[in-house]
Amino acid sequence: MKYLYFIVPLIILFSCTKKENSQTKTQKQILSENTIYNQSDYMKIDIHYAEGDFDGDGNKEKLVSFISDSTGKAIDSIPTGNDWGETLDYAFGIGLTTTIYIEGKKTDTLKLGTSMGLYCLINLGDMNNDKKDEVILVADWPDYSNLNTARVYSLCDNKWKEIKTFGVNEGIAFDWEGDIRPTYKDIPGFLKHYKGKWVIADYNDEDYNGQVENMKPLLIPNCNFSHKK
Ligand SMILES: [Ca+2]
Ligand SMILES: [Ca+2]
Repeated sequence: MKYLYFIVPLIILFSCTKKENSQTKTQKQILSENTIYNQSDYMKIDIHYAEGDFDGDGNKEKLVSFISDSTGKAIDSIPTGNDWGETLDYAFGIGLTTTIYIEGKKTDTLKLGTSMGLYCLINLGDMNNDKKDEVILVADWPDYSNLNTARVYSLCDNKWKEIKTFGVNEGIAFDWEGDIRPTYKDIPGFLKHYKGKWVIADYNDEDYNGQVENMKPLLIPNCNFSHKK
């Protein structure tokens, strides 16, 4: 046993040294490693799915979120520092991004930029009668704010287009208990399926009230919609 105690640290030391030497580090990588020096835990980043006919060909397909670093490598968890700032530095340091694609089809990829995955990805169904389903998502941005935006996307001329947004508060909507993030089928306090239709409450409205009875019907414009300037 004495030998084992001696050999194991040697192996660890050797393998670490080898790894360190085998790669040239960029400034960002060094920053990331320093940032997580006092790492306390890991945060799991879940993949989200939504099934529906998003391209309008009459067949259902599967929308999938993909979380990767700047090299394109899939990331399913990140170390969390002792404070939130360390975690954010790490996310920016490795260039953590989220993209959404249709599985098995060469359609447009929706790129969300620097983000830590999603809070939710929900098929709304065909809300604007163009035979294509719309999808709504809330991204998990690496920031200090609870304020966020729910975004509705549709495949318009084979390109993902944002056609509706409304404000949400993460502290109200995604306030779960325990380590496992629930799979949301609606956005609590902001989007509900109520009496057979989707209704919403916009957190940006002065008279915001999360009660489902006071929510308004979710109206989705068609693909020709252009953002007001
Ligand atoms: Ca389809
Ligand atoms: Ca539609």
